[in-house]
Parts: sequence; structure tokens; C-alpha cells
Amino acid sequence: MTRMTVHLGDITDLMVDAIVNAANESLAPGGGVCGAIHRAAGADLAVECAALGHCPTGEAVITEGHNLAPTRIIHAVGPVWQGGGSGEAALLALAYARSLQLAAQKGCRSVAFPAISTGIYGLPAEQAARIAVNTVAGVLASEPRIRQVIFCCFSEESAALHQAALDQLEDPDVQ
Ligand code: AR6
Repeated sequence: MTRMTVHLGDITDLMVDAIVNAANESLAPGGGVCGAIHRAAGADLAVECAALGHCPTGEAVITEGHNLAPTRIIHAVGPVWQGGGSGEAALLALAYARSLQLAAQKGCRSVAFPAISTGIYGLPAEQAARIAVNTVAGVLASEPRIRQVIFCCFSEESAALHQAALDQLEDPDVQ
């Protein structure tokens, strides 16, 4: 069964149980995919995020989907690139893993991720794609409740990097 796929497009167009937002620690509406999600979800999303207040880097929180088709939005805070020696890889992996944990807890069986931290936060796209795919594969191997994960990429380059990382996975059962 293919549980992980790559999609090229806008994450706000996807029909899944939950989409993941590449958020900031203040959970404020920002630019990039975060801006797109807040615009599509409507102003009530910012109100709900403000009530939650804060999310540390490497963690995630969950809100309603508001005007979006997915019933939930998972706000994951990836690291800001500081050269690679500040735990960025581990923090990015944690943000993916925590997002899936929340999705499973809330009964979301299909989840779409953007390429967290590879835009404004500046992580190298190839390294980030490998971390994303390997982390998700690792979680799915012991998390049967999540049936489908989509890596929603906004450029052909990003999609190719995620597909290459998927192709390199050793365990075909989680692919
Ligand atoms: N659908 C899917 N992917 C998208 C979309 C979209 N509509 N728009 C952009 N991307 P970024 P970060 C891709 O900068 O690096 C925000 O202000 C984009 O091409 O959105 O984690 C937050 O509030 C890139 O590959 O997130 C934070 O302050 C990926 O999404 C900060 O930016 C992530 O780029 C987070 O920075």
C-alpha cells in the first residue's frame, strides 16, 4: 500500500483530514504557506491561534480547519537555519513527528505537509526533504492509524527532492 506520495501544488486545495502549517512560535499569520493557509481559512483561525498563544520550535499544535476543507490544521514550528550546528535537523524531524502524533490522536487519517522550514526559515531543501521523508516513514511504520501522507511541494525542484527521498527508502511497506 502506498502511504506516502508527493503532490505539486497549493496545500490549501487538498482534500485531506488535516493539513500542516509551517508556523512560527507566536502562531501569528505570516508569509509563505502560513499566509496562504490563514487567508484561505479566514480570520477566525488567527483568533484560535492567538488563544493558544505559543508553540516552541520542534513542536506542533492543532486547530480547527475553519473555512478550509480539511477539518484540522496542525501548526508545526520548524527551525530557522543557522548553519546546521544548532540542532536544526533534529528539530525539523521532531516537528514532523509531533504533527503526526497529533493527527493520530485527533483521528486524522490523511495528512498533507508542506516542506517545513525550506522557505523563509532557509533550511537546505535537499536535506530537509530527506529528513521529512525519513521521519514520516519512521512514524508510519508504527502508526497504523494514519493511512495517507502527502508531501505537498510548491516547486518542481522540491517535489523531485521528496520523490528522490521516497525512492531511497529501504522499507517498501511504508512507502
Ligand atoms: N502550498 C504549499 N507549499 C507552499 C505554499 C502553498 N500555498 N506556499 C509556500 N509553500 P515557508 P518556513 C512552500 O516560507 O520556511 C511564515 O511566515 C514554500 O515554497 O512558508 O517554515 C511562518 O509564519 C516552501 O517550500 O515556511 C513562519 O514565520 C515551504 O512551503 C515562517 O514563514 C515552506 O516555506 C516559516 O518559514
